[in-house]
Amino acid sequence: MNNLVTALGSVGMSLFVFVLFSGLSSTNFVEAQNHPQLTNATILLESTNLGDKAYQPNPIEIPVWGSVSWTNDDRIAHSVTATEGEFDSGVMQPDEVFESTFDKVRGFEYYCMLHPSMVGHVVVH
Ligand SMILES: [Cu+2]
Repeated sequence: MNNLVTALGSVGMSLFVFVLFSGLSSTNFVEAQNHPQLTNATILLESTNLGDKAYQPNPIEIPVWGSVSWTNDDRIAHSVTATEGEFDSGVMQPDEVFESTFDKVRGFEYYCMLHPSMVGHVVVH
C-alpha cells in the first residue's frame, strides 16, 4: 500500500513537472511568434577603422519579418543608420542595443553617422 501511494505520488509529480514544462514551452512559442527570426549582430571592438568589417555579420541575411538586434560592443559610441533613412539607431553608447524589424523583401545599406567609413548591408529575402 505504501508502495502504491509512493507510485501514485511520483505519477502526480511527473504530471506536475510535465505541466510546468508545457507552460514554459508555450511561453517560448509565443515569444517565437513575436520574433519569427531574431538575428544578433555586433558592432566590433575598435570598429572605427574596420570599414565593411565593423558590423558583423556582414551582410546580415534575414527572412521577411525577421528582426536584427545590433549591440555596440565597442568602447565608444556608434550608430546603425540606413543610408536612405529607413532605420536609424541614433547615437548608441557602448553596450546599447538597437533592434529593427524588416517587413519588405529588399536590401539596405547602412553606416555609422559618427564614422561614415563603417558600412554594412542587410539583405531581406
Ligand atoms: Cu561609429
